[in-house]
Amino acid sequence: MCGTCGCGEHHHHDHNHDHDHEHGHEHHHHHHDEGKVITLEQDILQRNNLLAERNRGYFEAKHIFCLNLMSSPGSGKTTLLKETIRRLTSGTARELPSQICVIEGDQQTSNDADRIAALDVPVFQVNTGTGCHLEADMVNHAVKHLNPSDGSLLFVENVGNLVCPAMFDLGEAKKVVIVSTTEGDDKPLKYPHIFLEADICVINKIDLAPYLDTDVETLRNNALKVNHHLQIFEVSATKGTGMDVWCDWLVEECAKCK
Ligand SMILES: Nc1nc2c(ncn2[C@@H]2O[C@H](COP(=O)(O)OP(=O)(O)OP(=O)(O)O)[C@@H](O)[C@H]2O)c(=O)[nH]1
Ligand SMILES: [Mg+2]
Repeated sequence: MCGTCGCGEHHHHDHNHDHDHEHGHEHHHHHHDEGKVITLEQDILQRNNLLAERNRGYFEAKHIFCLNLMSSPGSGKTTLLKETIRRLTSGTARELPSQICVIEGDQQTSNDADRIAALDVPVFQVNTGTGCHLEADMVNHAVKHLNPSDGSLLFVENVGNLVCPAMFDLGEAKKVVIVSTTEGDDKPLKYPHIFLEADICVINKIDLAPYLDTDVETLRNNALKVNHHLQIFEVSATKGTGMDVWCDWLVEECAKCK
């Protein structure tokens, strides 16, 4: 999958071993022939964590509320962003952040960045090539270009991937995992790591639930089974259901950063 985090080289875990596997990569320790892989991965993750803390300090000092949006390809990250920005900037009664900026992570194309730029907000595109997730140094680089004003709301759209982004802290205030009804209600159980890392879970495409076997209540309960701290929003980004509750929450969190 990716050459940076080595996630394509994972071996299946032996469930009978009762060693600590809080971090997905630690079980490499037990494959003595993979020593080099382990060391490299730990270095990369450690270096990333250091840079992420620098980003976090910068965001705190400038009262920037930064969100990292993570999901499978096509769950609706860009659509949710577009509809959120459209709502926040179309003269509501809400007390708005000083500015809204977006960092768009994609392997290829500037499709999503173009969709966001059409809304007239500053956007910086990061093409990761073969990389399947964003890393803290990419966000650092993007932020230097964007130079968000004090008190901004900064959205980071991660590369569509339900696995690797979970391991890379970007320095964001909150991690948001988006899961749509079309993916099935078992996804939190099958990809627990990203749900464990997340603070917020947005269940998107609830307008489609009546046409699918997915049960939104089961999806919600499965997410909470993995991480009972998750704050869950149920929305339809395209039809608008639940979008006001989500936008109100965003504005409240921005105000808390000041
Ligand atoms: N019915 C329905 N369709 C939606 C909803 N949200 C997004 N979509 C559709 O889902 C498709 C994918 O949406 P995107 O916003 O491009 O998804 P993404 O997560 O940004 O995709 P990647 O950036 O490729 O990972 C588009 O055709 C959207 O119109 C929703 O709430 N309901
Ligand atoms: Mg997108």
